[in-house]
Amino acid sequence: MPTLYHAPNTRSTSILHLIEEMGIADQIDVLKVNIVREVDTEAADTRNPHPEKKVPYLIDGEDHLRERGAIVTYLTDMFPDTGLGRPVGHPQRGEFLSWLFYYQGVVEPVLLLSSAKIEHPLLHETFRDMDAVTASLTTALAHQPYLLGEDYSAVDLLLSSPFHWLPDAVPPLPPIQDWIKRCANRPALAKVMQKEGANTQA
Ligand SMILES: N[C@@H](CCC(=O)N[C@@H](CS)C(=O)NCC(=O)O)C(=O)O
Repeated sequence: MPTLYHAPNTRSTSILHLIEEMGIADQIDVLKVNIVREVDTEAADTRNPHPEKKVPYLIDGEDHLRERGAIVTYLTDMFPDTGLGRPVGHPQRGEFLSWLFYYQGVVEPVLLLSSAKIEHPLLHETFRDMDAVTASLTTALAHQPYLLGEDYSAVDLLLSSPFHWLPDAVPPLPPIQDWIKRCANRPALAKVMQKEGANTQA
């Protein structure tokens, strides 16, 4: 059975949310570990096999995974009938992977750079900016409730996740605001957040 290394109210919470959405909680072991957080003095946990002691981290037999996009792909491929992913051969497989990699490679860096108010021509050339991220989301959501169409998927879960923690970063545009609300109102997320307790991220 795969094991997820998790610390409450962190980026690994989105993987717990995914597991809940997929209805596979009885098929994944979740091991809570301590991580070093900005706001406290918890020590990194020696039980955490992540090379940098971060979460999430997933182990399945001999295989090890870091990065949420990779873990989302792995789990949705492993349990294709849950409908949250787009398996190999699905007509939206490329779109699904593009959103996940765009999130990891562009959206999260842009959000953090923008929150930290860091600008540099090289950064702009590589990642563009919040306006470009906003334009991508706006185009996708112009005529449909979710990024891949009529149905909620793992890309909505991952792409909307930072906005639940960074409300000031939400672009002031109704299609994006409404999509974030739809994604925030998932019963599976409420269930996970109730278990997680506090509402702060590492
Ligand atoms: N890009 C990674 C980021 C993982 C990450 O930075 N996790 C934070 C928690 S939100 C962490 O484990 N921090 C502990 C540390 O930096 O030691 C992902 O999306 O999976």
